[in-house]
Amino acid sequence: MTSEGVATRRATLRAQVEQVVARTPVIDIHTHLYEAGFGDLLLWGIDDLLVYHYLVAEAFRYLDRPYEEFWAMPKSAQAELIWKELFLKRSPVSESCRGVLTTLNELGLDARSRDLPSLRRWFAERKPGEYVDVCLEKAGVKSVYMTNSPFDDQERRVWEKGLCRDERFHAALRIDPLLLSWEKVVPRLAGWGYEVRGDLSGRTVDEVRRFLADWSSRLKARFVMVSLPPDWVYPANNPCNQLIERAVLPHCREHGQPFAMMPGVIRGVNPGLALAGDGVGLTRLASLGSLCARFQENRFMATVLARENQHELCVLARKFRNLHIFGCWWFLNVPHLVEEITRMRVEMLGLSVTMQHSDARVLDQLIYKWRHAREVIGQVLADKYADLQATGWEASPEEIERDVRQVLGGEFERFCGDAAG
Ligand code: HDL
Ligand code: ZN
Repeated sequence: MTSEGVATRRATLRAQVEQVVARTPVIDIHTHLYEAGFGDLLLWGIDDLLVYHYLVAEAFRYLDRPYEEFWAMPKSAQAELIWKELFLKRSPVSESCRGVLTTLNELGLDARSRDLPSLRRWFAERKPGEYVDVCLEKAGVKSVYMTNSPFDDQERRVWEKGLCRDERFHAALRIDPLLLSWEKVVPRLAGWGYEVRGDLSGRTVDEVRRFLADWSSRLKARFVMVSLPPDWVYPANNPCNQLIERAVLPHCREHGQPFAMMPGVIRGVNPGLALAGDGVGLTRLASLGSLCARFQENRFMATVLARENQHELCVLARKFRNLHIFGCWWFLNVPHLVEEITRMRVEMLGLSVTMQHSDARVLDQLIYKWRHAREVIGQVLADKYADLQATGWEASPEEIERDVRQVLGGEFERFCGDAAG
């Protein structure tokens, strides 16, 4: 075949792969979204998009005012300030700024007028229920995993009252306070009727398991999850590890739930920034490996926050089939790092990963987070199938579609035992 012929075949294949990635519905396995039944816990619309904590942190690079002054402002004033600092006074070139514009563009809104009031008028006409349909459809998201915490008073009240579930939204039981603030959680659990003691004596372990079972059942939680500081070490004798070994992992085995661990976050490095004030640190990943090795009957999911941990995480996943790695989390969710990490994972792990999660906090973000992710994942996979083609191996369109479904949620479902292997 002539070199032109080869180039044409390669270009055709690339376009085909990128189209499959662009249109394959995804399972978004980690978000902070809520189904509409949670009322104003579901954030959406231009003001929530603008006051997203990623943009707050970026805007404060230009603001001299006290943090408290900003937090005392109404949301609309905060949004106007961020719009002015990041979109009007300077070009919105950061990933989070570009995301807002991608979403507006996909919704058919023309931001070139830079007219925030007219944008607000459009959003004011949306109805939350229908708008959920619009955002899921435009983002190509077929199901969303929420982050659900019994320790969040506002959220807990909704669960205790009961709600009619939206089958597109699934629950993940988030237990950070249980593992990381045990002393503070003991009185709360006791107040909810669980017979627990700070020293883990008596019926404490059984009662923590009953708490996990009660909430797993109430939420129909598919997995249990926790974020961990970079200095989390296992093995080590502390309440966190004792609760993991004696309560959480036995619970997960009994209920067929993976345990999702998200190490590397340093909470509150700048408390003045509130939710925007968390940082990142290098995790000693051997701790995760020790857990996977010791508890081979448990299934672990992991995403790790430091870029420098990503290669070791891939090696761990090669060693432990009970470890499923997912997503380019938080500070890693920028195009050049998504590309670097996705390429590394395909080259080291093939298709046995979940390539991305959105971590969306605002419903409309699904549109840009998945559009941007698909662009990068499509380019990486196009390269990989072209490399295959160069060996003489030709993946059929059906095989490419099968593979893309796998890395956009299918492998997660197989790992959870929800789909045929
Ligand atoms: O702990 C987490 O799940 C993180 O994703 C935090 O919620 C963080 O604030 C975030 O939204 N990252 O995208
Ligand atoms: Zn998150």
